[in-house]
Amino acid sequence: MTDDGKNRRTPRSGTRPALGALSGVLAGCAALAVAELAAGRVRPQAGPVVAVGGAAIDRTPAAVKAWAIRNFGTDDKLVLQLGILAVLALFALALGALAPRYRRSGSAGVLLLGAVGAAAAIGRPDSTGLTDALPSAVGGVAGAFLLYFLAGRLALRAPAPGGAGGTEGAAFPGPEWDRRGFVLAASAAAVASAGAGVLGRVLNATSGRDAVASREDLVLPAPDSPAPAVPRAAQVRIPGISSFTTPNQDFYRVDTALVVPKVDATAWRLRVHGRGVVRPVTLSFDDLLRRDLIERDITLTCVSNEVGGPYVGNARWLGVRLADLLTECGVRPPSAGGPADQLVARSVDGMTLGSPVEDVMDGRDALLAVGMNGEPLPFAHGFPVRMVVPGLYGYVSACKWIEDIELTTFDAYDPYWVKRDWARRAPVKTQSRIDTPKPFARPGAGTVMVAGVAWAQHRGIDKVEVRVDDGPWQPARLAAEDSRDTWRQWSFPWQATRGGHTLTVRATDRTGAVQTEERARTVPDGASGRHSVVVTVD
Ligand SMILES: Nc1nc2c(c(=O)[nH]1)N[C@H]1C(S)=C(S)[C@@H](COP(=O)(O)O)O[C@H]1N2
Ligand SMILES: [Mo]
Repeated sequence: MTDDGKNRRTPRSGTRPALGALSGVLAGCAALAVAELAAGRVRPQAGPVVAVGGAAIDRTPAAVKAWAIRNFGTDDKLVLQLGILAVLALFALALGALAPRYRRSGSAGVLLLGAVGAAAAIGRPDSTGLTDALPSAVGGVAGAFLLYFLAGRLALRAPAPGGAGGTEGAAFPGPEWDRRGFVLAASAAAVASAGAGVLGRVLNATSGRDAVASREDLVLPAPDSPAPAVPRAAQVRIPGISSFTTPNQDFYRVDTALVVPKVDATAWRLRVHGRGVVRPVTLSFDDLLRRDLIERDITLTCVSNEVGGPYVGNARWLGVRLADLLTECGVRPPSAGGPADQLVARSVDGMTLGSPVEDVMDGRDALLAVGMNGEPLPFAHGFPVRMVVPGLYGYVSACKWIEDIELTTFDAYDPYWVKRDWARRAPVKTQSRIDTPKPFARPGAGTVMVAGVAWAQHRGIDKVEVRVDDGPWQPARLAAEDSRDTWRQWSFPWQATRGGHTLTVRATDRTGAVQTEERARTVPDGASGRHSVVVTVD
């Protein structure tokens, strides 16, 4: 056959766009790997996925956030990061498929993605400046170069005169691409990206070394005012009930941090300033430890906790009484004529939380906590210092990685969550939860222990009742009270009869208020309603 149109070794149609798409993905991986490596040098938080993820979290409406927490729980951050990677992969595929024909545009697209990451990084509230743009910028440049180069290998070139063009040009004259060059470059890029990615991870892991050392070296002082021992009768032994004290590793975690801040306690400072602060101060961690320390059991609850949900835990906190520190600074509560009614706590990652000054100074044990269940705060729970205020949801009080306290007014400033549809003031609602039996359990007929916890921090729990189906409310046994700032275990020996049953619980707090049956979503100031569990008795 002499029809040269058929004999030419031109790449089959479809091959070049496919290899182009592969180039795009390789360029994307290289860009991420280089950015990750650079973030290891700059700051883990400045990496593109973390920066874009953080920006996305800040822009998520309260309802979507509530949905994400409902569906993914504490995995919501992982899901978000995977989502970002998926979107990036789609862009990379598209830009790559374009690149063999539009080489410059493809590369410019990669540069643009880098610019988006860079902009997100410098726009973060905890950004340390322009250097935060570096990881995404160098990543984008590296990816753009790689795509430009690979697309060049895919470009069709006419064979050299005499048929001695490319590698196989001699035998099959015609336009062709640099196959060997492409394979070599693509493999080299894949290996280099993998190497850079791994190295970046390692660097990121070591970036908090000083912080880790400062935590390991820390010996917590003994409290000047220890918490009384937990009454033995506060902890009942029923399989499936929440333990009275929640171990640190089981304690729920809710925050916006994609990378847990690792703060070096020796370099940490806390500034107290603002309206009505007669004597502003800046304290070091040692300054704080030298003060009188108190130890208290306090139950913490998240406003995002659905009725029956898991975002509640009880710990023994060690810390400084916030009211004493404020008083020393000359702060007076509004009831004593002070000009500030809101205390805004700010964390190293730019989070802001606002508490009523009146609550913090009304005699309750509002703490600047340094210890949790006998050890320094875990990093995930706010090392070196966090706030804990009995009776207030976490988002209006429990600032982790705190570094600044500003006295202001509710009129003058809306903190992070308030800007996002949540209420300015949010005392914890009286709630109770059935821990056992689990929903859809199949216990045998006879005595079944129904048990759980109830909380109404700073008011205290006075009564818990259980209802079977539409029967009467029957009193549950209450475990001993530790303090009115902690939850209380309860149990109810139920004479279970065969068939399907609905168990419902309700608590009454010490003000006499019965837990409402009116259902409310978590937004804007916490879920209400009663927890029910459906079981089938065999
Ligand atoms: N810096 C910072 N502090 C924060 C948050 C946050 O996102 N960032 N979340 C708050 C919320 S909503 C709750 S419920 C508590 C949860 O504390 P934990 O993770 O130790 O359980 O921390 C609070 N403190
Ligand atoms: Mo929360």
